Amino acid sequence: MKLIVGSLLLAASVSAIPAKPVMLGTSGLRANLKTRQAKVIPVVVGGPQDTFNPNSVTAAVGDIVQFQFSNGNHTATQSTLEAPCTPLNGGVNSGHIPFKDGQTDVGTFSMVVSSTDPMFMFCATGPHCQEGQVMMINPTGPQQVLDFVKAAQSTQKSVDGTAIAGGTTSQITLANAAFVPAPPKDPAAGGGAPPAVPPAAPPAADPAAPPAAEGNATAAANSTAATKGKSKRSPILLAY
Ligand SMILES: [Cu+2]
Repeated sequence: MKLIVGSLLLAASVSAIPAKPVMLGTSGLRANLKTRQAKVIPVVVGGPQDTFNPNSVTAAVGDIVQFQFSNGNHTATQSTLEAPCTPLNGGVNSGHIPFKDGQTDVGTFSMVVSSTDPMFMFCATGPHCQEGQVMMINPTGPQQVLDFVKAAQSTQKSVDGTAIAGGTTSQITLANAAFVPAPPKDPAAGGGAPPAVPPAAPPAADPAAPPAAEGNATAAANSTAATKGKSKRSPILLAY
């Protein structure tokens, strides 16, 4: 009887093993069963500068590296140390994911780490890779990251990736992102955050500014303040 119960329990526990780890092979399965929940590791792509932040992460098999795309238009594309700005055949590629001023959602690309071998990633947009926009997953050490950056900066041109591969694109809210976007570069150019900047303000302030400068500093401040509140009064101030 005890034996039967034992084998029933064994059968139950075996059937409870999720299907996924089986794909890792027996050693992977053993490691996976022992452990440890998979981590989500955020990496910010772009922003005020064309960077990956951080540019080096340590990930275990099963962990998810989640690239979060900030300002600009960037990619997370797999390459090699030997050809840092050229997509690896059959490698991971997020495709180009933009972030524009005023956006409240953040584009993401999530990839499940399938090996602890060093993995080389670059941005395939324009000259970003030559500017050093590269990162590593599981480098052998800090020196390898430096070597990779230098190798990327030594290239002449990047090769763009083709199809999205090796991960999933999605979105998260900006509030849940691991970054604060860069301030809008040129709100007047449009496409930025129109509600925050009343278009009338800058033209109204400009005509009042030069005459105010002729008086003392306080008068200038008052004049500017008055101009902001009631712009129609500025011609009267000009008369004095
Ligand atoms: Cu980029």
